[in-house]
Amino acid sequence: MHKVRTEFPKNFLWGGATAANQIEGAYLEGGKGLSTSDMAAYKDPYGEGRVNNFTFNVSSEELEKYLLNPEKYNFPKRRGIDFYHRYKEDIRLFAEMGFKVFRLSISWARIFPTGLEDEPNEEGLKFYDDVFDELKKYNIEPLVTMSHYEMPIELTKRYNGWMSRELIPLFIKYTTAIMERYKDKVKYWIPFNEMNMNLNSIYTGAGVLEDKVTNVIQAAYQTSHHQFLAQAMTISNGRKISKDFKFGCMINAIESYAATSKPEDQLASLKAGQINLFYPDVQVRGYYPSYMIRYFKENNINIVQQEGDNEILKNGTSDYVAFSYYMTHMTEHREDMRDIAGRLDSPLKNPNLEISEWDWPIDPIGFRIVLNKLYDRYQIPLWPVENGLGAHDKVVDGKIHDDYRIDYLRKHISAMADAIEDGVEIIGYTTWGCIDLVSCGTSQMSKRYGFIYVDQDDHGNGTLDRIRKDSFYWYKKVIESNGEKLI
Ligand code: BGP
Repeated sequence: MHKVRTEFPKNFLWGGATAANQIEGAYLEGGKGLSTSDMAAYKDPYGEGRVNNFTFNVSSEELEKYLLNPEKYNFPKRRGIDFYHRYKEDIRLFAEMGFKVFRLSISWARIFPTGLEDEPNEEGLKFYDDVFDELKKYNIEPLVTMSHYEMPIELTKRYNGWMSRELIPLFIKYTTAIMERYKDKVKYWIPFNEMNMNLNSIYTGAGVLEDKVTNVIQAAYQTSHHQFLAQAMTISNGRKISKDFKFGCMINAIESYAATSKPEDQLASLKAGQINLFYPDVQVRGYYPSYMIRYFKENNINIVQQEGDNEILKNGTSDYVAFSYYMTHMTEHREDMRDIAGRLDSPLKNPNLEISEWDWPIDPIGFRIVLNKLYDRYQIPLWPVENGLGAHDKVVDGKIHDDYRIDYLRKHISAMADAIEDGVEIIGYTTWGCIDLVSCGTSQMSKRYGFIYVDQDDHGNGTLDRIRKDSFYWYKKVIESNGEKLI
C-alpha cells in the first residue's frame, strides 16, 4: 500500500521562480539580439476601464512603430530588474532564505541573437555559466526553462514565429547548444513555459503576429503542434547528452468548476478541463488524445502534420509535470466552447472566492484539487513551479509589511501539504517572482510578487535597491522547518 506521508519529503526543493525577459534587463548587452518580449510596450494598465490591460499581444503595425521609433515608448521588459548586473546580490539573498532551487530561463536571443546564426554567442553562454556557478556556491539547484515567452524578433519578422515549421530546427540548434554547454551544471529542464497559453496570447507564447493569421485558434494549435515536436526532439536529444537530465512539460493549470449541477454545465467543465490538460496529455503520453481530435473536427480546426510526427511525440515524453497555479475558473454550457476554454480572463465569477487586486480568483483548495487531478492522471512527479500573489506593496520606513502575501502563500503551502498526504508526489515548489519583477501580462513593475522588494516603478524610476519584505523572513522559516512552520 502507498505510504501516507504527513510531511514534506526531506529533499523537497523549496525555492523561487523567474524568467529572463522579466528580470535580466541589459537587452542589448553581451551580444543579445532583440526579442519578442522587448516589444511589449507599457500601456496604461487601467486604460479602457480594466485593471488588466494586457500587453500580451503586438500587432504588425505596432511592431513596425516600435522598431522605427523605440524612444517614444516605455518597454519595461528591456529593463527588467537589472538581474544581468546584480545576479550575485540577488542569489546571495535567495541563499539567505535557504533556497534549494532557483527557476530561471535562458534568453534564446542571448545565445542566438537572431536565431539564424550557425554558432552560439559566447558572451551569452558565459553569462549563464557565471549564474550557474554562483548558484552552485550556495548549493542551489537551477531549474531552467528554455523558452519562457520570448524568442528572437527576427523569427517573428521572417517566419511569423512558430506558425512555421522552420522554427523547429532553429530551436533544436539552440537547445542542443545549451544542453551541451551546461550538462554538468543543470539537471532539471523545462523546454517551454505554459505552452497552453498560446491560446491566450499567440504573440507571447509563439511569437505570432495575430493580424497575419486568419483563424487565431487554429493558429494557436498549429504553433503548439510545432512546439510539441520541438520539445519532444529536445528531450530525445537531451537524453543522449546526459543521463542525469530530467525534463518537465509545463502548463498553466486552470481548474474549471462547473457553474451549476446541471449535467450540461458539468460536461462543459469536463471539456474545459480537457482543453487545459490536452497539453500535458500529449507531452506525457506522447500522442494526441481522442477528445481533442473530435474537438478539432467539430470546430473545423485543421492541424498540418507530417508523416513521422507521431513517432517524434512518442519518443520525447516528459519525466515530470511542472505547472503554474494561480486561480480556478467557472464554466457553463455554451454553444461555442471556444468562448470558455484556455482563457485567463473568465467570463464567470465565482462568488465563493476572494479576488486579488488584479481580479484573479484566490483558491488554495483549488490547488489541492489540481495536484490530485494531475497526479491521478499521470502518476509521475509533479512540480508547481509558479504560484503567488501579485499585489501593490507599500514601503513604510524602509519596511514592507506584506502579510497578505504571507497569508496567500501559507494557505497554498498548506493545501500542498494536504495533497502530499493524499499521496501526491511533489518534487519541489518555486513561488512566482521570488524577487519583484516586471509583470508578464501587464508589463507593470507595480504588480509585485516578491519576497524581495525592488525599488523601481513602472517607468523605470528608482534606485533598483533590494529590500527584504516581511515575507522574506517568513519564507526563510518555512524552508528551515521544511514546511512545518507556516505561522
Ligand atoms: C505566468 C507566467 C509568468 C508570470 C506569471 C504571473 O503565466 O509564466 O511569466 O509573470 O504568469 O503573471 P503576471 O506577471 O501577468 O501577473
